[in-house]
Amino acid sequence: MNSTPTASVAPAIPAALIGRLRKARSMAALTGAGISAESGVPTFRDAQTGMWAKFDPLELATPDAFRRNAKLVWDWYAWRRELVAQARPNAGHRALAAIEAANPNFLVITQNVDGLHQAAGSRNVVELHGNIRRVKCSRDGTIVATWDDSSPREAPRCAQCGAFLRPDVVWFEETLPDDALVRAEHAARDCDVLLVVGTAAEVYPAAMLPAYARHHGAAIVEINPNPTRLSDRVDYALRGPSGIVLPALAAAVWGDVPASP
Ligand code: BJW
Repeated sequence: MNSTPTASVAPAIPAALIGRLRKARSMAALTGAGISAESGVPTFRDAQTGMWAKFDPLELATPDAFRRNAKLVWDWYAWRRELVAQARPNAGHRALAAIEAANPNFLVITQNVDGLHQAAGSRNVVELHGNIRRVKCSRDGTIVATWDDSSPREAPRCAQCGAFLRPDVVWFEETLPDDALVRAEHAARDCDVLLVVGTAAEVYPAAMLPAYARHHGAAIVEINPNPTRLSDRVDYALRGPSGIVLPALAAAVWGDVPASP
């Protein structure tokens, strides 16, 4: 494995990686919460502050938590929906959009629910864990556009059937959307290079994708300031924040990549 030390300046991009990316027929990026950290969206497993210190986010992201206390879960997601509504894509999101503009055969597979890849201009995006901006009926999954959030005691209810509303995200023990998973697995098996950006790679089935890609001969490139459980099995580890490393990588490989919107 080639690795560079943790630094706030962009690490050097190995020449062999530049060559591999220039030759790549098909590429994909698996992204996680770390890519949005520089947009002010907290990650899941890094040190937490405020509300994140009070509640374990991983214990709120379950159907059981919702059954126990729908109002607590709803309020937590409402707070996060507001946070995401204020967030703007950062240089890391924009670099991935620019890579897609230079190479249309590039798919972003994201575990994030914040929609920031699309806001940065990426078109080929698969959302594995849903999108926090959408709200659905907890009984039949119908997406709703409006809801009455005025009760201090309970989560809003579906106007059609009276069940509680919930965010359209994937909680632990829930299955991922079929079409998203199929597309992601196909891209992982088909790509020549997989960028793994800002994810601890601890949540399955997303965490399997680098193994599929490697098994089919792809080079795995981890972009993360910290080592993860994947780090021993990557070809290149570029240590640093994705908002610094990804633009440096894009510039080293493609030079002046077209600016995203
Ligand atoms: C930076 C940075 C910077 C910081 N730049 N980087 C096989 C084996 C074992 C277990 C399972 C298995 N298959 C299924 C399971 C069970 C379970 C699971 O994986 N559990 C694990 C904990 C072991 N999986 C599931 O339940 C999944 N469903 C499923 O498999 O269905 C089949 C099934 C049915 C019934 C029973 C069992 C199975 C569903 C998983 C859904 C995950 N949902 C969440 C919440 C989404 C909604 C929400 O946003 O609230 O998704 S949990 C949470 O984790 C969220 C994330 O997308 C996901 C991944 O987190 P991520 O992105 O990696 O974030 P962090 O915080 O962990 O890491 C951030 C990284 O960024 C760090 O590395 C930092 O260093 C880095 N970083 N700053 C770059 N500036």
